[in-house]
Amino acid sequence: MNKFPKSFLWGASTSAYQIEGSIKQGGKVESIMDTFDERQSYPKGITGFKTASNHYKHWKEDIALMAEMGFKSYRFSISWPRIIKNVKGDVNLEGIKFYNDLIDELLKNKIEPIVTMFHFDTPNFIEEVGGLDSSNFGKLFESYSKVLFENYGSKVKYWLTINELNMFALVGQTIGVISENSKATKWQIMHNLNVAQARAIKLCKQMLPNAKIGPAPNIATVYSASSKPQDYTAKLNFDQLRNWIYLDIVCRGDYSEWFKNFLKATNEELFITPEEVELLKTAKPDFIAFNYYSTLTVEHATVAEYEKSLKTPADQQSGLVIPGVGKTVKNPNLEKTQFGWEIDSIGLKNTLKEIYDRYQLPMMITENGIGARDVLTDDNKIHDDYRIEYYQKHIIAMSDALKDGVDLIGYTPWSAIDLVSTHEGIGKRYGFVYVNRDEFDEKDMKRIRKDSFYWYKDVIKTNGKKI
Ligand code: BGP
Repeated sequence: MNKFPKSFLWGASTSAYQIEGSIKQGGKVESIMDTFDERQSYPKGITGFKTASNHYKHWKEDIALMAEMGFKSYRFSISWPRIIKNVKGDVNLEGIKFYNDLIDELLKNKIEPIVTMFHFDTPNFIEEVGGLDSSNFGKLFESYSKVLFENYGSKVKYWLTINELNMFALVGQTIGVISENSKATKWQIMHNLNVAQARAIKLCKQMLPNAKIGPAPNIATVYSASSKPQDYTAKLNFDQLRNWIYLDIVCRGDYSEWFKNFLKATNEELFITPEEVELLKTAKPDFIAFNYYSTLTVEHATVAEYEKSLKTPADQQSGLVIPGVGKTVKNPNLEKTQFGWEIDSIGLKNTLKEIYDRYQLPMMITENGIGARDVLTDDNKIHDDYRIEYYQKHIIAMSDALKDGVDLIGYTPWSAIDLVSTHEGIGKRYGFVYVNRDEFDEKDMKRIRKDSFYWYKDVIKTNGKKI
């Protein structure tokens, strides 16, 4: 029998640029995501983020649906370019009001807001001072954080700093978060983001002593493709660059010795100031949030094989190759989603246990889900039994991990309602609620409850007992 703590934060997740649309309304300034679909690198034939699910207009109705499902929490991101207008830090009061109203509506419905402060949508004005390449990024992120804490600190208890900081470094081009003008190395960008995160954590502790703040990387157990010692070595090193360096820096206050040596061996030098070293040592999180979709299986590869694999673009869960370390391969024991991501619920249990063993902090799963080409039937239904099955298995895995002693406080799968995927359009749907639009036909944006909607409602009502 599944057993979850009484206060378990059941809910779901979204991000501003993938759901809101209305990119030119309410005083919002431009973000790197507004024109991602106009870039050469954006896949052709799918929609971008200009209208998304138009949650900016439908937010009340969307929250009503979340309340109907009985959500205890809702994880969403605040759009930095809706809040701050320019490098000087001028505040957009209309943007402040939008999220104030949204948070009030959540609280009215007894839904705990879990706020991601930054989910991929860098405001374009940051480019004026060097973008992610520069340490100015951290300073501007801190001033933005101050505005968030001042305005929402009395209502929001749970804060997440930066969504999937590791994905900026690993697959930044695929998901569009790295500017075309960027010249810095991926590790320098990662470091600048780590410093920005530390600044926000430190400020949060000063301004909101009762709040809880944590990072939100994408973490996944890494398997060795075989019992060959070279493959296991690749697994260990891959683990470092895919998972642990991003949590070590925030939970332990330093990069691992292995990573420092890896940088030396690859002739890379990070630009780090003594002040940053001190800051990183002290800014510790209260919990770890992480996104989980699947595990990775890696093998050692020769240089020639790396070169071959590098031609296929990797995304968050597939195709990753790290020269000198290893490459991901198919796991023959796992099934795949329609979009090629492997499904591994036992992997979730193991990932939870690995993280807890390393850091002993409370955890929250802030994303997990299955992207699928859902079909709307003639009588307006969506029979997404594959989604229900996916969640059933992952909920059992969470319960098993809890039985093994991990401290898991919440689950906000991806996504509350349909929204636009990072690089595969609206056709890759994740929601409990269908949004009636196609890639290029915005139709009526009607919200339609999927079968998983009714199923999840029961899961929450029985605190995970009835799945
Ligand atoms: C995570 C991101 C989300 C989300 C999800 C699904 O990496 O944090 O923003 O979109 O993956 O990925 P995709 O949209 O590529 O299917």
